[in-house]
Parts: sequence; structure tokens; C-alpha cells
Amino acid sequence: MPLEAEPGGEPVRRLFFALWPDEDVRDRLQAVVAELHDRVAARWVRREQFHITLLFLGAVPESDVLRLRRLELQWPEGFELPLQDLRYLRRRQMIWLIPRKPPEGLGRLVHVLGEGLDARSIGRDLRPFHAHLTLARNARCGYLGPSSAARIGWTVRSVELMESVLDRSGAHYRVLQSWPLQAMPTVGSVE
Ligand code: 2AM
Repeated sequence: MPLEAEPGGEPVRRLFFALWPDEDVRDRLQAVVAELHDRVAARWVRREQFHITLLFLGAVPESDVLRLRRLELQWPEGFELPLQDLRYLRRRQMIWLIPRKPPEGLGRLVHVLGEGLDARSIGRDLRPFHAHLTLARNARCGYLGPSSAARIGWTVRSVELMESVLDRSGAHYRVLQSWPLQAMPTVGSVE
């Protein structure tokens, strides 16, 4: 299905699925920003806005928003998501934080989600998924070097349906729905 807004005047909302960090992970992400802040000119993502987009839906007609909120899927297990590498995308002027090796659990989650939406004919951005957390836009810098703070261990236990609301100060994100992933096996458990 195409991603364009629905014709016919039905109200639409700008939605995406994301991983939404807890306060502890936000603190550590903010520490990475604080470390870079003085040496890189950029529009930094605010602490309360940090997230990783899994699938971008774009303009979703109101009638599909309820269907999405009631989505029932066979969610995979939660997983550990280490974010350790800073990447500067010169052409796009963005700074990303990325996992050196995206965990299999992340790929599984994006796959389950994509299949689930396709089976329900809900349109989405079909571009391939590149795991990243955007730290900054309009960034102008050279080599970023390693960040001592950028060794973030994030235990992902849920997936979120997000709404992006645009106002004069830019985009604001809010969680519309959250689904728990399957519990991870306990490490070291003995039969
Ligand atoms: P970005 O951080 O790499 O820009 C909300 O817009 C979120 O959806 C952002 O995290 C953005 O990723 C992501 N996104 C993915 N595809 C998008 C698209 N086609 N338009 C706008 N945002 C998109």
C-alpha cells in the first residue's frame, strides 16, 4: 500500500512504531549528547524525544488508528540492545547512535511487525530498516571519535505505537500504545 495520506478528507495522524527508552537509558543517552554538545554545532534531540523507529507509517486515517491500537501479534522475546557506535551522516547532517551488530531479536521484532501490518493491509514505509537512534540533526562536524559515554546497554521489553505531533517548535512524540514483548529467558537458570 502507498504511504500517502488518505483521500476523502478523513483526519489522519502521523504514526510510527518505535522503541521508547526508560528514564535510565534516557539519562545515559543525554550523557552522550552532553559530551558532544560543546564541540559539535547541531540541533540536538531533546531527552524526552529519544527513540528508535522500527517502522514508519506516515499519515494514518483515524479509522486505522484504532485498529493499530488493538493490534494483536505473536510478539517475539525482548532482547538486549547495546548501543555503542556514533555515526555522523555527512550528507544528511545527522548523528546516530547505532548497535555495532544489531541483535537478532531486533530483526525478529521488525519482521513480525512488518508481516502483521502487511497482513492487515496497513500501509508503511517499505524502505529497509537501519537500526539507529538519532541524536542530532543539522550537525556539522568532522570525525566524531568514540564517546566514552556511548556504551549503552538497553534491555528492550516492549514496543510502542507513537504519534508525531507537529507544532511551531517542531515534532513532539507521544506513546499511543505499548505492547510487552515475551519475557526473556532468565540467564543462569538451571533445570
Ligand atoms: P530519523 O530519526 O532517522 O529521522 C519520526 O519521524 C521518526 O520516524 C523519526 O525517528 C524518523 O527517523 C522516522 N522516520 C522513518 N521514516 C520516516 C519518513 N519517511 N519520514 C519521517 N520520519 C521517518
